[in-house]
Amino acid sequence: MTEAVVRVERDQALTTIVLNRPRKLNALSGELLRALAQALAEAEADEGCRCVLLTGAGRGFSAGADLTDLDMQPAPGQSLDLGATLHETYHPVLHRIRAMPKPVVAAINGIAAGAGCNIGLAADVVVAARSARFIQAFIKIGLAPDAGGSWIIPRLIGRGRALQWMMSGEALDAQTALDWGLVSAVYDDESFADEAGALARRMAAQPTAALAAIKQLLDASSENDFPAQLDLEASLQSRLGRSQDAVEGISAFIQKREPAFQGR
Ligand code: T3D
Repeated sequence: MTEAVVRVERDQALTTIVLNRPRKLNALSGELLRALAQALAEAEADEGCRCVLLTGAGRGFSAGADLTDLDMQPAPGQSLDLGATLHETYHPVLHRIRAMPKPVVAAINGIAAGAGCNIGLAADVVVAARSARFIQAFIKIGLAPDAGGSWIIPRLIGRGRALQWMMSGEALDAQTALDWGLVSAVYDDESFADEAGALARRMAAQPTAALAAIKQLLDASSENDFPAQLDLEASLQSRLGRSQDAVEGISAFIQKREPAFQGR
């Protein structure tokens, strides 16, 4: 029996999505990308799911586009249209991650290259195993960064570092990724799965609508001017203030107990 190229595990409010082609370092075939978009859509629609954890099976997170996939090999006499492939198979995944009204945590368990790296970096919280390596591998095959990397990476680490990293094609180790602000935590390999899982479970226990609002606010802040951002804060806060979780949070504070948020 062939194994699914994307595995989905649900544990209470946490949905874990595992890229599952370990013998190919979870290279992104069309089949895998379509299954990933589907898994993200299902997690989004699942009201019981309050956090998504995205990780890779085996020793890598993802080695990027599957270079042996038919989409990457032109038929005789024809040229590649990689842009069409990006629109059809990569962008649905990236839009799902960015627009998901619940947190997406990427646990970069090993090598993350090309579009595999950039799909991971599109997540809201990105943590890495100490042995993880990050490569903007595009330049090595004559391509430029895609899968949102040219938008996300300079915002995380600044233009200068982004240019150096992308133009050199060199691997960044996890500690440098942490020092540069590409990831927000690095855990030892032995405890990585546990630490990343615990972090995602803590996220799943937070007031979900407030997390979605934080995502929306930070994304809008790079385009909005200050008055527009104040308006957006006020409008989201009006909605959150009426939520059950806000009532619970304030009651718990007054009663000097831990809040039990339900994601409503
Ligand atoms: O429209 C579009 O589709 C365009 C989109 C493009 C987006 C992109 O992502 S472009 C960048 C694509 N990725 C790469 O160029 C990286 C290629 N891989 C590597 O450079 C190396 O594999 C790594 C540096 C990532 C890891 O090296 P290492 O030594 O740890 O592992 P390995 O031995 O090279 O790889 C293990 C196996 O995975 C191996 O298979 P084999 O020989 O044992 O059967 C290798 O061929 C396979 N593999 C690794 N990366 C890919 C891959 N197979 C297909 N596609 C890959 N990208």
